[in-house]
Amino acid sequence: MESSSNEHIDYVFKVVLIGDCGVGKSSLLLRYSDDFFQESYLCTIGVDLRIRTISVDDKRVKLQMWDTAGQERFKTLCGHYYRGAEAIIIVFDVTSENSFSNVLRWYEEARQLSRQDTVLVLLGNKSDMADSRAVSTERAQSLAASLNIAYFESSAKLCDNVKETFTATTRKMMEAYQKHHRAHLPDDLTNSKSLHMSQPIKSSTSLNCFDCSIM
Ligand SMILES: Nc1nc2c(ncn2[C@@H]2O[C@H](COP(=O)(O)OP(=O)(O)OP(=O)(O)O)[C@@H](O)[C@H]2O)c(=O)[nH]1
Ligand SMILES: [Mg+2]
Repeated sequence: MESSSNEHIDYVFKVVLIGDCGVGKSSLLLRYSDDFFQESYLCTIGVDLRIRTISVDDKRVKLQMWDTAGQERFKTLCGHYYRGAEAIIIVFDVTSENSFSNVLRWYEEARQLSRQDTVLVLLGNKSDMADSRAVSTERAQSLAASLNIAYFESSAKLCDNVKETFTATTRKMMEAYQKHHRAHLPDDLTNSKSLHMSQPIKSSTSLNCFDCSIM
């Protein structure tokens, strides 16, 4: 799925994953980028970056996926990444009432620090742990509906609905991009098919970006 450096890319989108410690943000990205799952918990220090190029409909999309640390001490650092994001995925753990109660706080912070056209999405992870589920699908759907954002459920462990969540989020980013840029183009350019956002980036690997300042 990775792209060569001179491949045609239609969109480059930044996606930021946020949410409490241990909800599975890194696991979701590890599953999505490397199709791997790790049982042991290694908390993220600062911010990590993973990159994957995908095809959605007839477009090639390069996703820069920023994995933020849930720990409070990294809040300020991670907040800096929200502004450059085309999408922010708020992750909670369906077996943790506490992580669900904190969704509203994450949402408000994301809204405050992101752009108006940033797509926000709610994702309940660890859906494989049916016996210890604390938050029903209906409750989560209802919260998402009240915030006017989409809701998805996934299991990074079983690789359930992970790809679908990123594909659906990518479609939403494409829609938001077209809507936003149409609104800012003169009438005679609104039918333009040229939708390149920025130069394709060359790196196609995971790296620790604790000290990066790309925003
Ligand atoms: N059963 C199950 N366990 C999961 C799933 N996703 C993650 N985990 C486990 O949950 C723990 C925490 O996962 P991480 O991905 O490190 O969580 P995180 O959100 O990145 O945590 P921070 O980096 O501290 O913010 C690990 O032990 C994972 O193996 C899942 O879908 N199902
Ligand atoms: Mg992590």
